[in-house]
Amino acid sequence: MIDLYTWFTPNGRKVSIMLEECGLEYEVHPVNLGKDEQHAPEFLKISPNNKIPAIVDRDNGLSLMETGAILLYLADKTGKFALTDEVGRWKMMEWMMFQMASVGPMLGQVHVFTKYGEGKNVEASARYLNEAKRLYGVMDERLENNHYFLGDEYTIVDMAIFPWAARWDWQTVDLHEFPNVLRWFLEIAARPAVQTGWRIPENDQPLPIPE
Ligand SMILES: N[C@@H](CCC(=O)N[C@@H](CS)C(=O)NCC(=O)O)C(=O)O
Repeated sequence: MIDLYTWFTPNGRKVSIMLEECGLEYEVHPVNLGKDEQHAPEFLKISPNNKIPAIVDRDNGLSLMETGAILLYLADKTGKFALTDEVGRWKMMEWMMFQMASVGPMLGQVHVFTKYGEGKNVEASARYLNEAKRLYGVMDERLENNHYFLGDEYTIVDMAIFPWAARWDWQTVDLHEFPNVLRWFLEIAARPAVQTGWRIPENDQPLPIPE
């Protein structure tokens, strides 16, 4: 049994999607970011960086923050959704780092400046949106010759990137400009586990599907 501390954000959804995909039993503990619950002292004990998501594995008492570590741990624990041969494992690390270091932080800034702060800081909005579009271009190229990010297998890398790409609407990014990303996105969005994980913790945000 896994305890999942989360909220309905791109980072939170990476982990609820993985838990659903693995069919692991888990209990959801909502951490309401709108009420600053991520700063509660009890939460800080399992997530020292004050961010969601975090998990505690009741099997061994391990607590983890950071989605990269959580996804790798759950893949190790279940033997699912990871490449294990030497070359594959390192390609997996490479694209996981790409998500953690570039896709998440840059698209997150687009959410801040283009969606929530619309019109307040035009320079920052343009800077991050340009960088986001460049990253979509990198992803599009990767997916031109790879069905998923790591080839033929759907893995934690796809789960790490998907919830960020799913906010193309907030980012004002037209996925039709990135046809390989669009093809990949539509396929993953149709997975039942992804649709269930999207709604964790309970929320009324539809998963936005481009027309
Ligand atoms: N690098 C972290 C990022 C986690 C993160 O930024 N979480 C956001 C929600 S998507 C959060 O908790 N924000 C609350 C805050 O910054 O106070 C990860 O991959 O887990």
